[in-house]
Amino acid sequence: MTTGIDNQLVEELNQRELSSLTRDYDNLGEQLDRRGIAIDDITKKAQAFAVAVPTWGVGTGGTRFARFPNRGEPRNIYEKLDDCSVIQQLVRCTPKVSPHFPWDKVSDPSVLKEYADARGLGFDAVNSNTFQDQPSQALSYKYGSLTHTDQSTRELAIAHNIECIELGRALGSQALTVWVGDGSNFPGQQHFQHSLERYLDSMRQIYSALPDDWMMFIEHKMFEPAFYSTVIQDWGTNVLCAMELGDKARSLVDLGHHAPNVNIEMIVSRLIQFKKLAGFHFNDSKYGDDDLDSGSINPYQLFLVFNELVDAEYRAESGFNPAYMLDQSHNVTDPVESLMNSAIEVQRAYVQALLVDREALYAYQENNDALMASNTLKGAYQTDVSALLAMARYRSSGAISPLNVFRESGYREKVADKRPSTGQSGSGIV
Ligand code: PSV
Ligand code: MN
Repeated sequence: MTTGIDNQLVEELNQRELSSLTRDYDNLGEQLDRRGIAIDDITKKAQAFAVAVPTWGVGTGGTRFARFPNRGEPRNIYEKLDDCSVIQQLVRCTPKVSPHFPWDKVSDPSVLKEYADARGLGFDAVNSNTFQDQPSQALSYKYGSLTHTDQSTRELAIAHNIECIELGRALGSQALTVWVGDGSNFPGQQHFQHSLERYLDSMRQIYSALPDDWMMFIEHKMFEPAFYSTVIQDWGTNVLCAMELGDKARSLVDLGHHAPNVNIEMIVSRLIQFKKLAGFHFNDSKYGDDDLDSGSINPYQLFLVFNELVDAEYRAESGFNPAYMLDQSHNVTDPVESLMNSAIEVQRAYVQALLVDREALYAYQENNDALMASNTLKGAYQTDVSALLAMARYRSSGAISPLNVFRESGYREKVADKRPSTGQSGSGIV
């Protein structure tokens, strides 16, 4: 079942573009053929590629200062799923959503599961939230959650994570992502080692509640909301904790959670080597955790990350199975449009990385031919694979031009009539 956009409109608009797309695709096919690459093999891989959509991403984001609501923004998880299903209907590489609790909590998760099933959507990793207090919460996370000095507060945060696992189980998810903002604003405010010990102690209890076929994804972030220290501040602390906890615990890389200019692709390589890569929260950034659209600021970095991922795939690295999710905040665009565009940019980076002549690259590396090694990567990155991506969508019954179809459909205007404004214009980083 699909909601939202009439499939006939998709088909009609596709037909208008099909002959020019076919010409572009054939032309790219010829170019790739000269490089010994069969275009249809790559297109099949593009069709099999998937990146999950964060439920919070379809709402309008905000900054520390203000949030400017969009017309027709989803008011609850059901409406969020409606928007996610439109994204999947048009781009065909976002079959799963990653929910966040308690934001997406419903009294009966089986109803939610049925709703998602009916729209052809599955559930990816569930995310816990102990970075804000809920209205009726007995104890506050103001001074921390899993690391709080008070045991009862830690127990509340542990219980919430275990509840997330139970909710996720009912939804068919198989991973829990834990990000905590716990930290300090003043030197001396917290004892670094004691707070990490408390974190590990809490995480061990959550870990022991994981079903056999579940994974625990640990997410690090350098700062914010704590501005002097954060308990899991970087990938080093992250992977140490994942190693302490056990095989089911792995490190998740949110692209926005590092210091400026950090070599993220190298972190990815290290995590792959030690079988500790959980997956990604894709987004882009200029200054900090900006949560901008994937590929909008530094597309070459995104490509270089995928270069490491495809390299691991090529070498058939054992136990390599990263989860791909978007994690973005959309303040000035329609979130559905941004998420479609971003999913395609992530898929583009994957496809471009598939074009790298790996054997040639290994030879240049062996012979210390720095320039040719660099040019080998650049050659793949500079290949315009837009026609291939469009053909992948077309062959998977999606839209050749998703943004165009979305705008032509009038989806946003139609839902705006059914979704009166929430009036929530206050600040809010999500
Ligand atoms: C924290 O900045 C983060 O990246 C985590 O993944 C949260 O779950 C998400 O953003 C939502 O605020
Ligand atoms: Mn994240």
